[in-house]
Amino acid sequence: MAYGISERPGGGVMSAELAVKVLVAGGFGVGKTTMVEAISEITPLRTEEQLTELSNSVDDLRGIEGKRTTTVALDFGRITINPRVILYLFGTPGQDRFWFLWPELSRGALGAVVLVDTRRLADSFAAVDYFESRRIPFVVAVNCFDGADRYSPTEISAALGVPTHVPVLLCDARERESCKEVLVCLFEYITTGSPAVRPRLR
Ligand SMILES: Nc1nc2c(ncn2[C@@H]2O[C@H](COP(=O)(O)OP(=O)(O)OP(=O)(O)O)[C@@H](O)[C@H]2O)c(=O)[nH]1
Ligand SMILES: [Mg+2]
Repeated sequence: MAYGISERPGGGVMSAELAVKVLVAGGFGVGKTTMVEAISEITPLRTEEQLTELSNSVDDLRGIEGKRTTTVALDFGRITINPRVILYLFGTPGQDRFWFLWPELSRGALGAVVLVDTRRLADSFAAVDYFESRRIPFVVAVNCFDGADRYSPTEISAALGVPTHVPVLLCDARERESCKEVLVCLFEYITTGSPAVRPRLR
């Protein structure tokens, strides 16, 4: 069985027997690049550009004042699950003006992580809508920024308007183990319809 980007027209696969594509999506500055970097076994491909004074009126930097760059195309990372299974991670750009890239980025994706920042929950609505409308399974991962108010997964689920079966987890996008938990949850959700890691508060 082969999924996603490993498929070739002739039915063969490029290297691993199973190459799985997963997206890390969400609003501007929620920590997508940070998550791909934290969990990738290779130095990820990043397409960062400097935020300029001109973008200050467009990009909301409240809570992430230290942010200097933004993704303008994609982040790309890889995790070898075992010699036969390779996971490819694609981080999406967060700014609305790069929406035109999403159909290409999401092609062949098995699932997605929608990262959210509770201080700017609405910024991740579009990603939720996108995956729901294309029937791409996703989990919601709340990136717990220092100083951000904490809410229960149930509250976040209700605020985002996602069905109750969609797992909502709290995470720290800077920590590999935490990101791993999110991905395990996504795969359990995809394969069984229920999360291995129950939504919980840290
Ligand atoms: N305190 C804290 N800071 C974080 C965390 N995750 C990311 N950051 C910081 O928040 C900022 C945004 O992180 P990025 O990973 O660039 O966010 P992004 O979602 O890729 O941003 P765009 O590509 O511009 O949409 C950076 O300055 C990170 O260092 C976190 O879990 N906690
Ligand atoms: Mg980014």
